[in-house]
Amino acid sequence: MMNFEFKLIFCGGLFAGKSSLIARMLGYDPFLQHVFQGEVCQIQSFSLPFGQIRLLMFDGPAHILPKTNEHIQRNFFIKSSGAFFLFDLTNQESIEELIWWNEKLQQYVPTKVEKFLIATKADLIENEITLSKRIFETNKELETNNIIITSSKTGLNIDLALNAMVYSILKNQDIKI
Ligand SMILES: Nc1nc2c(ncn2[C@@H]2O[C@H](COP(=O)(O)OP(=O)(O)O)[C@@H](O)[C@H]2O)c(=O)[nH]1
Ligand SMILES: [Mg+2]
Repeated sequence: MMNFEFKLIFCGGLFAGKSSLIARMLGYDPFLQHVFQGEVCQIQSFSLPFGQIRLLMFDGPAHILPKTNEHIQRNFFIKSSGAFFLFDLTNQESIEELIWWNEKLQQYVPTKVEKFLIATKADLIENEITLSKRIFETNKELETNNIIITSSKTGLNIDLALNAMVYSILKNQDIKI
C-alpha cells in the first residue's frame, strides 16, 4: 500500500468563503453545522485502490496573516502541494487580494504548486454568471490550472474542485492512479 499526505492551503481575503469551502470539502454543510472557526488545519482522508491519501487543509488566517511576521507567514505557506485561491462572486474586486497570497506562496515554496481559482457564492448570483476581464487577467497571472465556480451553500462543484486538485497533485508528482 502507498500512503500520501499533501498540504493544501486556502488563500483569499476575509469573507471570501475559505472556512465554508473547507467545511464542505470535509463533508459538512456549513449552513447547518458549526464551522470550525480558528482551527488551523483540518484533515480529510481518501481511500484509493493503491492506498490512502491524507489532505491537510490549512485555512488562511486572512485577518492576521498579512500583518504578522515572516516566520508565521512562512509556516502557513511552506511545503504546500496545492493552493485554492478564492474570490467572492458577489464582490469581484476581492480577486485583488490574491496577488499578495500568490507572491508569498512563490516566496516560500520553490517547488510546483497546483493552483485553482475558486469563485465562491454562486448561489447568490441570480442572473447568468459573468466574470470580469480582471478575473481572467489575474487568473493568468496566478497561473492556475482552472477557474471553478462553486457554492458552499448548494454544494455546487465542491467535489469537482477537490478531485481536480488531488488529481493534479498526483499527476504533478508522477504518481499513477
Ligand atoms: N450564500 C452563500 N454564502 C456563503 C458561501 N460561502 C460563504 N458564505 C458566507 O460568506 C461569509 C464568509 O464566509 P467564510 O467561509 O466565513 O469566509 P472566510 O472569511 O473566507 O473564511 C459567511 O457569512 C458565509 O456564510 C456560499 O457559497 N453561499
Ligand atoms: Mg474563515
